[in-house]
Amino acid sequence: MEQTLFIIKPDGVKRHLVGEIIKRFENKNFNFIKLKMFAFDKDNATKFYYIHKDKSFFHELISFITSGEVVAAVIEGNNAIQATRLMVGSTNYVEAEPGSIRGDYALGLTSNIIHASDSKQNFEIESKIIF
Ligand code: 3AN
Repeated sequence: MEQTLFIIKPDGVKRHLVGEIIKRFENKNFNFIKLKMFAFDKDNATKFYYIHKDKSFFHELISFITSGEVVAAVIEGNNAIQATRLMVGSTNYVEAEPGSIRGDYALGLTSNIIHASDSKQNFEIESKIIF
């Protein structure tokens, strides 16, 4: 069994997609270990997206992720990291497959509905920042 983290971003919360997204992970038979709603402050957001600090889109990313409430969850299941990334879909909404969360709901690169850890190491770092 493996654990991973996902975060429904402010656009997902504002668009009332929380139930829909949680339902997808429950239907897939993941166990929910932790779940919380909160708002990132600038410090937390900068820690969370530290890896992108030198990217051109960093300020846009921080301003977006701090723009409203988010819902974060730690879930557990077989190959949770890879399976969740597949359910989330490609970063770029134009390439996100229909049937994936971004493929079905995202029409922006910054506002792309959901984040999911991309490795065990990043899961450890990210979940410590949030929980
Ligand atoms: P993912 O969320 O698919 O793991 P990352 O970690 O490469 O993607 O990027 C983190 C977040 O930064 C993305 N979810 C997206 O919101 C934003 N982002 C990534 N690339 C760009 C870009 N070229 N322009 C604007 N925002 C971007």
